[in-house]
Amino acid sequence: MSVIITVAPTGPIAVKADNPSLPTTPEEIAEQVHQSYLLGASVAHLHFRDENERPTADLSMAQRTMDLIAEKCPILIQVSTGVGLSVPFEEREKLIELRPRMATLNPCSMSFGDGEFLNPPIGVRRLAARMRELDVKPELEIYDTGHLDACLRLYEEGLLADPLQFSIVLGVRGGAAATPDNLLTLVRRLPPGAVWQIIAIGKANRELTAIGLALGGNARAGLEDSLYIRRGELSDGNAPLVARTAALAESLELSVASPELAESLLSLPKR
Ligand code: KMH
Ligand code: ZN
Repeated sequence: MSVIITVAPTGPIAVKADNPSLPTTPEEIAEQVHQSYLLGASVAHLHFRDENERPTADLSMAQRTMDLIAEKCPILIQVSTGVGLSVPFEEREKLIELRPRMATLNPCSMSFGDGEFLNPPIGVRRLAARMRELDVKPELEIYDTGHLDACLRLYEEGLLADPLQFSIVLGVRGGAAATPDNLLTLVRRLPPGAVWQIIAIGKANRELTAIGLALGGNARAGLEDSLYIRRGELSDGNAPLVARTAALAESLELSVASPELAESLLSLPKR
């Protein structure tokens, strides 16, 4: 069996003051994505930052980062349409026009730490429809049980194509906690044929990634989800987190998928 490892090098919240090795410029992100590819990552989940490290949906920043990555390696690009809490939905959704192979689709609004993550129903439907038109495969980010039901409604409305691809995101303050029980509850309720991975934010990252792999899920690794390699020790960039995840998979006798294999396992629309 093969497993897809996604690297998430930079998220919407942490800054270099939290971990000095966090990549924030297009060059830094491309370099760490390349290192991650060499260690087994076949998908790169991308957020972009402006010169002040703030999340941005700036199209030229995004395109430049994607181009730099493509010059270095054939990793599959997944753009975050979550972007960051301060960026309006109408700006975030424009990233899709760059036609990355994949992008995230966050189905519901929610509290997110001390902030608000706004995903209005009409905007989510518009974004899902546009992704379908452009052959950009959505990764459905579900942070709680009701988010799965919201995705199933989109599917019934014809806005999503098989196979559905989910990230089960646990540990966000405002979503379900990062516990094995919550993971199992959601995995049991996924529709037949769904592809999925666990995204465990913070302290439970390693344990829940291991459980997810053992349950047949894919895995995500990177500073977006955990700034630490172990308790009290910051990770020196993304590479150690990806290497650790590849080692976890190998210890379960799962082979790590190449981008080419990942493309077929995820049934990405052909380009
Ligand atoms: N960092 C995730 C928990 C997305 O990328 O679409 C939230 C997020 C969603 O950033
Ligand atoms: Zn993200």
